Amino acid sequence: MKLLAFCAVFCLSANPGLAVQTGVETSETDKIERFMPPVPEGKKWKLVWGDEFDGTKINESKWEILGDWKRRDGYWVKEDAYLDGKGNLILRTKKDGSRYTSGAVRTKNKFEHRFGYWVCRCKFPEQVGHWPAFWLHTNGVSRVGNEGADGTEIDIMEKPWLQDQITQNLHWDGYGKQHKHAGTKVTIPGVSKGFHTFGLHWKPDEYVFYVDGKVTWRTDAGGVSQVPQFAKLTEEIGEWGGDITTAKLPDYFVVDYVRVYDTLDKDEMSARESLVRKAANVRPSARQLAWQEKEFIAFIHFGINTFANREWGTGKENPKLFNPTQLDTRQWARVCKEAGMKMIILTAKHHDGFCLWPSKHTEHSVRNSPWKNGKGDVVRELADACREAGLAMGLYLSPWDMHEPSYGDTLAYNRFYKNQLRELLTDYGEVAEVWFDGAKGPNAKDMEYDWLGYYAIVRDLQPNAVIFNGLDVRWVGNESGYARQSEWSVMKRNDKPFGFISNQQRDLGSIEALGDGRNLIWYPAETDVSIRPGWFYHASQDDKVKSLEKLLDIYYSSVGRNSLLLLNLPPDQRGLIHENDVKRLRELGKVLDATFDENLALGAKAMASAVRDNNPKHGADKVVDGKKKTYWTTNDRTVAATLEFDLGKNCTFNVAELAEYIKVGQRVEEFTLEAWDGQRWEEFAGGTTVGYKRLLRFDNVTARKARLKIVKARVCPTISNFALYYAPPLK
Ligand code: FUL
Repeated sequence: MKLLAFCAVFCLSANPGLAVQTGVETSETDKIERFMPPVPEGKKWKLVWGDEFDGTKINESKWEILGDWKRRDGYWVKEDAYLDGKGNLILRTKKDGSRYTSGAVRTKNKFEHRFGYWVCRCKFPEQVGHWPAFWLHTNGVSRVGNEGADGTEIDIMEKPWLQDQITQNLHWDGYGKQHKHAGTKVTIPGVSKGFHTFGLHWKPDEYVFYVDGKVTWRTDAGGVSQVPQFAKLTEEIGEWGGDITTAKLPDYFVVDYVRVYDTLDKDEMSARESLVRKAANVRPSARQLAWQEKEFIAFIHFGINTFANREWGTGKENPKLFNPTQLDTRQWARVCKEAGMKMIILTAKHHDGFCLWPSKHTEHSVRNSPWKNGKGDVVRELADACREAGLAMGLYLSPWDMHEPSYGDTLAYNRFYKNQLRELLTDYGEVAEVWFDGAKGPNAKDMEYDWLGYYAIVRDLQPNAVIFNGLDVRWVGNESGYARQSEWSVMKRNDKPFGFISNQQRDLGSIEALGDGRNLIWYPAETDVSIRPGWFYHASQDDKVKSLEKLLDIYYSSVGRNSLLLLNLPPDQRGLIHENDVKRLRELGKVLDATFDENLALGAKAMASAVRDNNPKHGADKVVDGKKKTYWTTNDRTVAATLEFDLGKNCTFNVAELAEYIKVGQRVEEFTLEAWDGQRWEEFAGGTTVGYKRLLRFDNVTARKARLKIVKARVCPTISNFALYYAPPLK
């Protein structure tokens, strides 16, 4: 349950006795604390950790649920710690047969921190014999000597009594003979009823305890702990709380939230804020956008390797080897189109140097092959087939060339390579992608490619083409078909002309990864993978075509993770895509069609927790109107929000699709999806980045209402599409 922003303001003015809120970061508007302790000049409060206890399951990346073990006169058991689905953690005390049990959680090894403001909002149980507590602990508490500096049990709140009184305590130097203690008891009229906040401002030289924003105790007893400690929320059963046998059980300790704030330099804060703002506003070019919309595209590895039965040739192959008997680029185009692909990228020249077009600059090409008596041109035939089928064409021209004699002579080879590039980009109509391959064998001669010169030619001759591995599009970093769980399109490039980023790095786009924020670029991922083990055709792999399940997994993990899928289909020595590959691709196309055929959320009644300027132009309905160009968004700094959908009737779905309006940048950092089960919201999926498209698969959910919670976004989230689908089971 959140303290709403308006409440923060209202409560302050209605309670003039409360200290005035000072310098708390307000970008997460629904998390404003109504009270914050004063901070030194030049500092600001920043939320560094917390749990609002939303959802239906305790987040075990944050909390360890304690149990089952004996504790004082009862037992801590896991089942007595749970979320109520209304935004609260419940620690229950109950009688279970002859024993009494209760719940407890801690952040040990998950969140440990020193200093800062720690606060919990909670409501007390009503029966005797047990007591709730919010406290900080660490192993160092048991160490004797060095006073409490090496660890102190800090009890921010304990309430063993039913009357309006709590106690705050410190314990250090172990729990044996050397044990030391300091504490206080405070009476607070009304504290036993309703929600109250219990806070600790832990400074390097002092502890200041607060209840509902008022100081209740200040002390430096024990010399103040200087080490990171973890938080505990517990219910304990024992005499201190009275006689449990007289209690009416179960009884409940209800916790609304725990939050931990740190002081941060204002300068550091504003630097981070401006970095976030900058990152959120990096945008794709028109050519990148058009490319992104292609989603699923084909790679064709075909050439002398197909006939030499190799993955990498040597450059010494005889062109006479190249002799496809039934080459049919129209078959390629048909197969790709049927599967829903939008472009075909052909290896016009692979590392062996053999050219699939009759290049004027080398003899090592189709011109010296028996195919069509040397009159053939595969690039031409593909360009024609693509044009007829309404597919785009892309070309791969390997910079590394094992055949070309000038390779190794920087000036001469660059001239040769650029000439080939010009031929390809002038003679065959529109080219939508130019694929630069960074691969180079270990024995390749040393030379420098003129990358900037290559890019200039592409821009000059094909201004709409994207440059792969160059200016526009990046390699996802593996050849297995999987994009990252968090796939950002905004990142920081280096100053090199090629290899702008470390493709294989796990984190390319978090705010931390953006470093000083210089050279931020829109650099979306393309995921290349082959339908078979090899990139080129080998008859021995005819029975190794990837399974339908595998291809689907790849699709959901690439197209479904803000990336393009570039799937390689290697034609055989006939010059045809092999029957086995065709069959598999057809199956894939059918399943995708059947899945994405009916969007169950289309036209749903939609409600948003916030809308930018309350302007209907950005209303919730824009995410279910089936239009890519309309979108919902919030005001700047509203970085968390909820969209709720009423599907009109119970629907069963197992796939969800999300899209951001990336034309204005990529913003979403975390989201969850929940369904209404008639009583509560059940989380059924979630993720981090969305970007152009995010697909999620999950077990069947049947519900009439669903909601999308944007947990965190940069500046303000935008969503242009929310869809739910039912993928029929595979036969
Ligand atoms: C790599 C090449 O070495 C492979 O042969 C293949 O073309 C793959 C797509 O890129 O770098």
